[in-house]
Amino acid sequence: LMLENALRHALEREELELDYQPQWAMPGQRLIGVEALVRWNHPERGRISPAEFIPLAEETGLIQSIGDWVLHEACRQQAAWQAAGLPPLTIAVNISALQFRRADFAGHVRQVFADSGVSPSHFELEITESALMQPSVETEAQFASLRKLGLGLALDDFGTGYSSLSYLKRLPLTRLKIDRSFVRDLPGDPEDAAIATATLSIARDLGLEVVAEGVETEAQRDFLLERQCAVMQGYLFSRPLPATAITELLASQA
Ligand code: G
Ligand code: G
Ligand code: MN
Ligand code: NA
Repeated sequence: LMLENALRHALEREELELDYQPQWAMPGQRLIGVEALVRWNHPERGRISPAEFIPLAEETGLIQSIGDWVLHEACRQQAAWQAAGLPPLTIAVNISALQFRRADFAGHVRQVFADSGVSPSHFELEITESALMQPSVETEAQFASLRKLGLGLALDDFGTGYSSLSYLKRLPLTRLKIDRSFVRDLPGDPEDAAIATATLSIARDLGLEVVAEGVETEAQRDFLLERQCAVMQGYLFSRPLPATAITELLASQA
């Protein structure tokens, strides 16, 4: 309960912050995007992981205002990078299932972009499979509206949830993220090798981009490279970084 009250005040006390984990176009390892990851700097407890406070935010309904803050902050940062004349970067923002189920979520997102004055075309929303349980006509309409705005739509944690392959057919997705649980034991584990290979193959045939997440070793990278995985993310390349560090990376690549 104490943590819940503290989270309630975290927004107005400006205790939330976004880190950004680089996503690299392979094989040249060029920085093309970042995943925004929210952090809470609690005054007494220090940094609290989103793995701990996002579930709390979902239980308490605070996820709506936290989600709004994340999207606004990502827009503000994108505008700052653009104003500095840095090369374009796609920002991926995680969307909770509860945000997605809000009535007229797509209209709400459109308004956030209109208010912030940045184009949605350099943004991507990451939606987990669990958000798509029993995708309805409304889900399909939301996806279509979001896509029409120019947003990329990524299926996060692909293969871990309840998805059926029919989602890939029915929803206007642009990307699949191979979950890091399938990357961790590459290249040695035959099941993971088969799953990663099959995911890359089906994505290619459906015209979807793929991001492999949780790439930690050169052996994992090389396995994925051999199978033409075009984008990678993980500790081998970089941890999530504060915006200032991304600015430096971008400037050094310009
Ligand atoms: O960055 P880290 O590995 O600690 O993140 C833990 C979990 O929190 C991940 O599953 C990630 O998707 C989730 N997460 C991080 N930032 C956000 C956010 O802004 N919104 C939502 N809904 N989830 C987030
Ligand atoms: O659920 P989601 O895919 O959004 O989770 C993103 C989380 O994964 C972030 O919290 C980030 O810190 C974490 N992460 C990113 N790269 C790696 C990695 O190479 N290894 C591990 N174990 N976690 C990672
Ligand atoms: Mn994610
Ligand atoms: Na993921």
